[in-house]
Amino acid sequence: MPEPSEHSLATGRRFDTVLIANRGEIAARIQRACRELGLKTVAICSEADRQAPYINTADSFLCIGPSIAGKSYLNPDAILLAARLTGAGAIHPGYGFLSENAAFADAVEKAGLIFIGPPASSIAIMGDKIAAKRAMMAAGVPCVPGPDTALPDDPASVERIAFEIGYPVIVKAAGGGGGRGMRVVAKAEQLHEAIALTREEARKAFGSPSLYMEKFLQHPRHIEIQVICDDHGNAVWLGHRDCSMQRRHQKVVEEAPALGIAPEIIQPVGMACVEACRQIGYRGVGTFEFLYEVGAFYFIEMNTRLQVEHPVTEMTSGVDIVRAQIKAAEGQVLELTQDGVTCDGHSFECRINAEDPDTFLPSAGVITRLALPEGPGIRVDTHIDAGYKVSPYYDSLIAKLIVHAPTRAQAMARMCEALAGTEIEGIATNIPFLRALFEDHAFARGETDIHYLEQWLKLRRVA
Ligand code: MV4
Repeated sequence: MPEPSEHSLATGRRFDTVLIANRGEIAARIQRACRELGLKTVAICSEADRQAPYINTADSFLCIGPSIAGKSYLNPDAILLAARLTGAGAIHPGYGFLSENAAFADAVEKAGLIFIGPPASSIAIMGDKIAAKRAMMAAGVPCVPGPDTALPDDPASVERIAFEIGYPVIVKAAGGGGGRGMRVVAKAEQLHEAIALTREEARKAFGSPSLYMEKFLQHPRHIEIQVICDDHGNAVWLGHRDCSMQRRHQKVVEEAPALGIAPEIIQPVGMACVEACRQIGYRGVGTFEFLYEVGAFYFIEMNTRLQVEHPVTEMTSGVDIVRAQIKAAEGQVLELTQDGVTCDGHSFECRINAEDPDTFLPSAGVITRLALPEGPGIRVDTHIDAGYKVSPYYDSLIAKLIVHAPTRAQAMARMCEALAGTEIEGIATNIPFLRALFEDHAFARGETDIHYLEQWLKLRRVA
């Protein structure tokens, strides 16, 4: 057991056991980081995940409920009880599930435990997309044109706001995000109906009818900036990622760095992100999501969690993001300074999903044979092994293939090689689709935006 640092003693945020309130590859990834830090781990699982390999490698485990996520991984009381029963001092929420639930973060801390994530107040601000935009504008982060206030009710005012922004505009729910609760408005005649429909959806889906309006950007790329902050006013950004390759708001391939972004363009944006973190008292890891169009960045949302695609930034920056996140939660001083952050080479991540490569329907079943690629610059983040049963209850992500090489072209070649060396039998996966994508010439040239993959799939179907 490592000696507690003076600082973690001083801040009283020390813990020696982490309950990992998640499943799958990220549960395995967090467990590894904990072990390297000399921390004990508690795995929790639903009935469907009892046989998962990471359950056995944790120091202890508890089954907290039935397969259905709402009764297990999404049940705060069951998780807090599991922490109490196992003597865990901290809870790592991973991504998805309760990771961006401010009430859960608050309940964890009120139970006298450490939430490995930002303060509940930061989660709450970023969960309200209008409050988030206001905080970002105050910190000098460039935002999409449009007010940082809720849309008023009266028709004349909203018409004036839309006119000032200029059509097309997009109406978004304050409680939405990740592609939920938004509607594009091409012209004035469609404005009031679009607002009424989006408001009703927002009321039902998010429990709040609050909406805001922005300029609709037609062909942007999705570029994000990774940050890490401590409790002492230190914050750094770790470069950028391009996550434009998505289908139905599900990312498929991510890369770092984003292609063709001049340092003098991104540098002030990164600095503004870090300043925003200081202003809101952020702690831990976070991601600023931007749309990037004709050389300019426009903030859309901040993710207050560890992200699926964090490995591409780990590969280029050399920073262990999960380790840094845990240390920040302990109240330790950031080991890193901005001058010490250097990004090298190029990294890609492919999300391997248990799904039909043509229909994208989930494919559950037992993995009868498994071969994973290895070699220099190849990393596989996964929880599966031969005999693993892919359950139909959860997200279909079964592995992440990550490569790193000196140049983007070399990294692409390495990914082709890694994909060719990945053999998964017994279930269908999207590997054939990913292999075809890595042979696409426009993708190789970096000529993509957020719509590219869906268009590519449409063309492929008729071909
Ligand atoms: C936009 C946009 C165009 N203009 N906002 C979708 C997910 C959510 N994070 C925000 N989204 C968008 N917001 C303005 N002002 C286009 C999208 C969008 C999108 C953004 C990122 C990645 C994929 C996307 C797919 C469709 C639409």
